[in-house]
Amino acid sequence: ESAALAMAGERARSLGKGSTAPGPVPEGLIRIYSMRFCPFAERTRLVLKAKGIKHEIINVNLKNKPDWLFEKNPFGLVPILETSKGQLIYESPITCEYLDEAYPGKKLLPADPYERAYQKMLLERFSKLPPLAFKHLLAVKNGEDSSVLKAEFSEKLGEFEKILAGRKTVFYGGDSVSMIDYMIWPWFERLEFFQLPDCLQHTPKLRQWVEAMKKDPAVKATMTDVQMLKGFFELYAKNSPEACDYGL
Ligand code: GSH
Repeated sequence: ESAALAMAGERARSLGKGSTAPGPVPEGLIRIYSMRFCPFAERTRLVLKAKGIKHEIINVNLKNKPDWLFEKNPFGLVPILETSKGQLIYESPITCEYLDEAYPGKKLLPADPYERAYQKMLLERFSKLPPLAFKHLLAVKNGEDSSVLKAEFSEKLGEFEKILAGRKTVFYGGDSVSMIDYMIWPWFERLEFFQLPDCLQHTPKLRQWVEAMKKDPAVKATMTDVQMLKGFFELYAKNSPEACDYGL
């Protein structure tokens, strides 16, 4: 493996404070600033894989952020895309829609305006779940009562069960994987990590969806072992600068 590839890869160590900003993106490539355990960045990595887009990955140390991160994204968050023209795109749903529009191949968002709007409405509804999952994990970690959060999470999942049951399709956009499935997947991959493993007990359609998702090549390629996630989070919760490089 060349030095350049080792610097920019899925398993490359993250760049932290004091690092020099990576140079321009080579022609014919797109770059993602990512963090190996970030569910939001996983959305973008799923779309990159699903569409077979040639890309390089730069991992960023989110517990010891380089100053240049804020020049790429004023929020200082990942994921961020950078094109060879120096264009920067942040906020995971926007990065994913950009990739879908800018690159040929399988379209992940439907062409029909209502179906597109429908997927975006589902995403808005889903967006209540990640903060809940995170609060639940912290409550469990701190030995606090997490039952109310768990009930709230399960109730929201129930809505997603009903949607699938009503549609009578395997996936949220039809009988093949589409954008909305990838947008919500990283949190389903992490149910055990969030200490919510049994919350699919009463949602048979969602369980079927999870099994179908696990067969998708992009999903397979971006899966992270739950022990790795747990190891990462031990350090992340302690604000350790080693967190983002856990297991390397
Ligand atoms: N709304 C953003 C998106 O959808 O892209 C959220 C991204 C986000 O929260 N990323 C986390 C991050 O960069 C990592 S999972 N955290 C750094 C921080 O909170 O300072």
